[in-house]
Amino acid sequence: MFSQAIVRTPCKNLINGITSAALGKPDYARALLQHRHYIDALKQCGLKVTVLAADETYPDSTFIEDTALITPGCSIITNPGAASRKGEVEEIATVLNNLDRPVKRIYAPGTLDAGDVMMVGSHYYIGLSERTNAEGARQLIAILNNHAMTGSTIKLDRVLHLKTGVSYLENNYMVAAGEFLSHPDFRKFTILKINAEESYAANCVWINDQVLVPSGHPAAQKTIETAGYRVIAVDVSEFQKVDGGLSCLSLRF
Ligand code: CIR
Repeated sequence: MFSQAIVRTPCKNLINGITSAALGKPDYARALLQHRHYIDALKQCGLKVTVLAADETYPDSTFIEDTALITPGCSIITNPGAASRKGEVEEIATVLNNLDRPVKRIYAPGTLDAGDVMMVGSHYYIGLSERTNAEGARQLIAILNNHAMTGSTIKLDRVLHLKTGVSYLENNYMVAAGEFLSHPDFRKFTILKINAEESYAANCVWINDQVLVPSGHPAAQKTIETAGYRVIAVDVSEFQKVDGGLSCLSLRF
């Protein structure tokens, strides 16, 4: 169960965020509104939400998930793989230092975006991507092992981050699209298939038996509801324009 979340208000400079999508520039006013609704959804799931102020220095800073991993045993500050995002971690470090657990860190030459890290109980799957390298994963696994947790790596072929294509919904259910539909490491899970047209919905978020799903993905929503979850649809279209998904917008713990 999660009890808290940390989010960061999008900055105006979000329109200059890193992107591979051909969906146009985000509309800032709409992004702010969508972010408010996202916070409301987190609160509806029972979370206490800490909202950090926007930081214009970092266009992608609203995608706070990539900067840290908060586990029950410790918090880990990442070393984001994109040069323009590295400085985002400094303010997060201040916030994490005020939590009730020790704070660890990923150091260069290791790089790690926590969008590449998927928690399944006390095991953490780590995507090896353009942002997360083998040394970053090695450091994270060493930290996890020191706190009675484990980790393993998954090589990514096509997606930005591991959780772009796969999300764990607890109770052995895993939502998957594309390259993860038949991945040998995920064979033991009950896979909820997301079709190619709705692959953006493979990034969804389990929070205390409710699942946040990006709005406009009716087949994915139905699949997840049929598995027994209450779904909350949240419109994050302005964040999708800069490759962001639902999970990237918060740290949940
Ligand atoms: C980036 O490329 O870093 C941002 N524009 C999007 C980050 C999305 N984060 C995530 O999937 N965890």
